[in-house]
Amino acid sequence: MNIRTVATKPFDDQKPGTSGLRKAVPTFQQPHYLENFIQSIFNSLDNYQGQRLVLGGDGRYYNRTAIQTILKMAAANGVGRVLVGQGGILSTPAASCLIRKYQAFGGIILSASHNPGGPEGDFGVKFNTPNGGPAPANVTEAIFAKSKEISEYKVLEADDINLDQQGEYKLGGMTVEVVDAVEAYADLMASIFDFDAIQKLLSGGFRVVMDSLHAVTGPYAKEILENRLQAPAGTVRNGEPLEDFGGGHPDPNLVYARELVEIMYGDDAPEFGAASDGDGDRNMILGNHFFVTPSDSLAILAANATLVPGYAKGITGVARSMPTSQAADRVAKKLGINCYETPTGWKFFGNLLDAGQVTLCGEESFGTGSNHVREKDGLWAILFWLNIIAKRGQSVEEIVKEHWQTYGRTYYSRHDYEEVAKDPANELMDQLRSRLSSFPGQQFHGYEVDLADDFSYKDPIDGSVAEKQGIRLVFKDGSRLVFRLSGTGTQGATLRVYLERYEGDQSKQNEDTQTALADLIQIAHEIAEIKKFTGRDEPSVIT
Ligand code: G16
Repeated sequence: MNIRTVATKPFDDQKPGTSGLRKAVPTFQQPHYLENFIQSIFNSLDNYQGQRLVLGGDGRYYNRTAIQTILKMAAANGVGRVLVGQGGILSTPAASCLIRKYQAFGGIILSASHNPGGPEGDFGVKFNTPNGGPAPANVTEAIFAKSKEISEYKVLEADDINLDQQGEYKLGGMTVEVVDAVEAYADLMASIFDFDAIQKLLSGGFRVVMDSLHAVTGPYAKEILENRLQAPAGTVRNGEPLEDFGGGHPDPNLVYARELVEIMYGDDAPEFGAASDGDGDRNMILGNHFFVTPSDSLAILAANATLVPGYAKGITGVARSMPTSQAADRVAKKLGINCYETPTGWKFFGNLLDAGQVTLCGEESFGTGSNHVREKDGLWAILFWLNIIAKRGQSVEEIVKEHWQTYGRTYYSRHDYEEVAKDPANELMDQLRSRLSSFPGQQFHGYEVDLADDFSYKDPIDGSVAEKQGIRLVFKDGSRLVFRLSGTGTQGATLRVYLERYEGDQSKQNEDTQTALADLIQIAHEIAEIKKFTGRDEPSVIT
């Protein structure tokens, strides 16, 4: 066995963001860049030697190259066995599923999620812990600390292994098991949902379109929807994972999933449309000429959970990220279950799920999930909706509108100012921060500020504290404005402005969202001086 120790120097930019280390592909292609980060992961861990690791990615450009490198480094660092998805493919939820199923010490997931791919696109590396979830801050901080002091890494000198053929391979003293990327995950879905009821729905003329956006969910959606649930061939569109996602932006929202939106808002639209993102953890749900906001989706799944066999006994609680609307809180209140508000980032849900405090979690950023894995899960959310529809016999629109009648409607929108200059974006946040104490009591267009703070969170399970998680202004009527800088972008800064207003009056629940939020949008511009700091009049993406 020939293990090479390679001398290296630290890079100063390997601090993981909201979800792992995300950078442009050329950054990862610099000599030693990927290797430094991977070695830093191993250097930050104890007692993994001889144990199992899960490895896979969303199939984007550089996935295969990185997998071969990581396998050889894992072998050189004493890992016992690596389970790698066939073709190097594993969706993020499927990786989480395998980590849990095979009690791995962790997983390395290669993805930049919804960011575009290709030679000039983005790449990313994420480490997940034995519970199957994204590494919490103490783990990512330890990795970052190691990355700042690294002086060498270890790699086995060996040939590449054949990622396309399932089976076992030897790399030095380590075993590589190339596994079916889909099967365990599809089995898990079948164990949660009422596949018979969904199959009956699909065979009864209920038309579904699933757009995989040429990203990782293609093979998963085909196996589950077209094979196991027998939806007609062609139900899954753009189902072939491509290294550059066909040149698209694999983000399931109204802007980037345009083809699907055109179908669902066109003549003779199908009854149900859905999309998922690059690595399969996000979801968008559409009905015939109807869009479900992710915040509403979480609330509706919670309210209807007992219709799903996997949650038939009820759910213990829900958690949502702070900028996500409070729609789910109202359901939790009515059900008398736990309700938590966490910072943005799926990693903050892990402890609550592990402790059994919550069953469902969700974020405004098109992510919903449950305790079945420790990641958000796009196809799971889609199947959840189909299960509810099959049981209730109503359309997407009817289900949402009935929900609003029962709980009130939360008008909600997120405005993104993407790729703006970093320094002025930080100044915008700083100036808001410096004025926080002056806001309460002030009136803006008839809205009186009740509370203004920079959100901080104390994890109720391990007591860890996360500060500066977004500036929020809560108004007397419960409306909210939240300002954050994204932690997942790779170019400049992205300002996110989150807007929310509650409407309990049924006669006022059918307004256009942007119209209903017009005053709050204006207030956001005035308070944060968005034009002055970003140079922009308008957001680049509205969801
Ligand atoms: C990641 C995180 C999510 C977060 C989203 C947006 O999603 O896992 O928790 O809500 O980024 O984060 P930000 O607002 O900081 O850009 P994904 O799908 O990109 O892994």
